[in-house]
Amino acid sequence: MAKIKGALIGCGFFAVNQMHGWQDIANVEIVAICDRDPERLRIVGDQFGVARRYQSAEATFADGGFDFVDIATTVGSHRALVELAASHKVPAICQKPFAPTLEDAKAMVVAADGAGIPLMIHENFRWQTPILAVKAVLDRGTIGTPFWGRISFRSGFDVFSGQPYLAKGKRFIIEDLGIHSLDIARFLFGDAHRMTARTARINPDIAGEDVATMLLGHDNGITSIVDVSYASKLPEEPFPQTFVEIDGSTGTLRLGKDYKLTVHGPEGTTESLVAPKLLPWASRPWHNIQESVALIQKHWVERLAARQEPDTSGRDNLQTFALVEAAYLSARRGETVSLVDLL
Ligand code: NAD
Ligand code: 89Y
Repeated sequence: MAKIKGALIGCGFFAVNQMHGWQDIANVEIVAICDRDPERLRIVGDQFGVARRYQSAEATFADGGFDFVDIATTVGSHRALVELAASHKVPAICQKPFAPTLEDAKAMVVAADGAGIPLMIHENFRWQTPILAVKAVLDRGTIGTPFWGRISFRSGFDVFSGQPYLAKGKRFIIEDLGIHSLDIARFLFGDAHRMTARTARINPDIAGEDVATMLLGHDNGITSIVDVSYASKLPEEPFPQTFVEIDGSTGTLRLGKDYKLTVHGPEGTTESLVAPKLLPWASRPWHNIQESVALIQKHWVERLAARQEPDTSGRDNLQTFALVEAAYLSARRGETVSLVDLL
């Protein structure tokens, strides 16, 4: 069977995981890589044995010969690169955060639609094994109809050594990490139409906020709290685990530390471990995120082959990104923001 050929643009810190994920899919081959930094190009090219190497995205597309592009650069270049892919009619994956602004993100969806190409945002946290396990419990109906939930990510992990740009942006935790938690809230509870948020900066050495507490009103009446922090010094560091609490009409669910899932329903209480796999190329504590990269990339290939929209398409992710924008707006104005005004 002919292989699906891909190109990777951006060979930085996180792209290495994406390259491993592609290597694990038998019918995919990354045939070209691009990074404007020659050193990153050399490191990733040598590690994964990719001969075609480019320092410019324009040159990569001009030579072509691939069926999709995986954009793994930081947010500032996302719109230009997705528009470039659209102009060459090449299906595109774009890393989160979608874009610098909601207007850019909307323009990227229009560009992809206009070119007739699929666009998927690499929103991988909903693909984490523990989060999928929570969703399966909800789908089974064990706890009845959910009416309240909490998605919580609180850590003191040093993310700045691997990703120094995170310390410099005016926006930090909501745009970088909270975006995943907000997407998990949508995945579990459906779209939301109201957002109230408060933020704080505790670490004096960074430019953006490192704490955020968000209250969401979902369309189906569920209320959720999404709280994120990189300023929480806990006795045991849980990075990068997301904790989930859900109360439903007939029971409750708790996803706690070390991937312990407790489900209480009319039939009693069950406890199970829903830990991610430690893939051969993965390393703790990142293995939870790394496995979700492999899973979302597999999903992309399946949907590409079936000509179906991926779950976290650009269109879908506008809803998640609008929550990010709404959170910043709400925190700045000190008032509740209606999502209808943004979308
Ligand atoms: P990085 O700075 O380490 O890597 C980005 C690379 O892209 C750099 O090597 C840079 O030279 C290159 N680059 C930038 N613009 C380019 C352009 N126009 N053409 C060619 N090369 C270009 O950043 P990172 O930490 O790897 O993050 C990349 C993206 O991945 C970010 O958007 C980040 O939010 C995201 N990320 C996602 C997850 C996740 O779980 N989904 C985790 C970490 C990071
Ligand atoms: O960039 C972030 C992400 O997407 O997942 C964790 C992270 O690497 C640091 O917050």
